[in-house]
Amino acid sequence: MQANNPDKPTLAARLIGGEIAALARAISVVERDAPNALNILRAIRPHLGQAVVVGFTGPPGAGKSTLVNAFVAELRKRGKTVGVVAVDPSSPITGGAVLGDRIRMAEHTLDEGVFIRSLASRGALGGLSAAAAQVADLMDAAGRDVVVLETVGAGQSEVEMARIADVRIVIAAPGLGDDIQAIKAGILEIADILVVNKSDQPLASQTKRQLDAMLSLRAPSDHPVPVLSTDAIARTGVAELADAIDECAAYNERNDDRSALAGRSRHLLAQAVAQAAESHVMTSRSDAIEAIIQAVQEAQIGLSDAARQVLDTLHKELAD
Ligand SMILES: Nc1nc2c(ncn2[C@@H]2O[C@H](COP(=O)(O)OP(=O)(O)O)[C@@H](O)[C@H]2O)c(=O)[nH]1
Ligand SMILES: [Mg+2]
Repeated sequence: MQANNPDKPTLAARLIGGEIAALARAISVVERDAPNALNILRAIRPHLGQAVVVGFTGPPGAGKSTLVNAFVAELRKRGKTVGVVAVDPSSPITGGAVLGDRIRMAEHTLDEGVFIRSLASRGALGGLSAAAAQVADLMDAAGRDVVVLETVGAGQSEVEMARIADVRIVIAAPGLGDDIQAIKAGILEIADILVVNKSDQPLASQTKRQLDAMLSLRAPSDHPVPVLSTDAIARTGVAELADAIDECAAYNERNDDRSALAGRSRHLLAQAVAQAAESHVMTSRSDAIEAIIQAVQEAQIGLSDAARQVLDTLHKELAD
């Protein structure tokens, strides 16, 4: 497609007008990193920042998808439109987890007020979190009141979600001691709200007490992290969760520092650079790269010097 294709501004304009087919198509374009992706992303910029982006993360099986589904139903009761971005790096788009999520979300498929998109892989530079950020932006520009991001709690993904979301929900399931440890190890730092889901299960109150105890060790804050209990199947505690999210979104907006957006771009750029460098080292068979690899192997240069040399050759080879 050519840069002056008159269709492009129309697609962005239709998306901004809230047309669902245009949103779906724009997401596909951006996901594939097709030539007019940048045009669309540029055109929507003035329309960003209206939606509240809520991230749900937690270990597999904690009930994220079920809870997101219940939360979406609650939002619809409140008259809000919703976009859902389900990110699951471990499953191909037709695979188990995402398919299961589709079934769980099936009650919303006939509702134009709910737009759901699963992201499972990303060929282009920038990775899944960049794709998720862009899809969330498209939903925001399309006028969705709330954008929900579901990510599997695996390593980096919480931290990446934290950069994209306005409100961060961390979900724990009852009686998973290791998960409590994992939460302790770092997720606590990014959570705005902790949720113990499956409150119908016997160990739920114990898990809640553990989390409360853990939080009490933190420095006092004028906006402490609430620990909520939900039963995503019976949908108890979901209205309270929605209220807490509203409250937290308002608080975070009041205390918003505009550097957050720049921080997000910085992070996404760093990831894209790292990926470019990695693919260069792994796939280039140029003499320059082979020589650097050899020098490392023979301990003639250290890794940081070698990395600097790699970036030099990357620069030269990209220019060719
Ligand atoms: N008992 C009970 N089971 C739940 C609850 N929420 C989810 N589940 C079940 O837990 C399993 C995993 O849920 P899912 O939403 O796929 O978890 P995810 O992997 O975190 O997205 C499914 O069998 C759900 O039906 C809950 O509140 N109580
Ligand atoms: Mg899920």
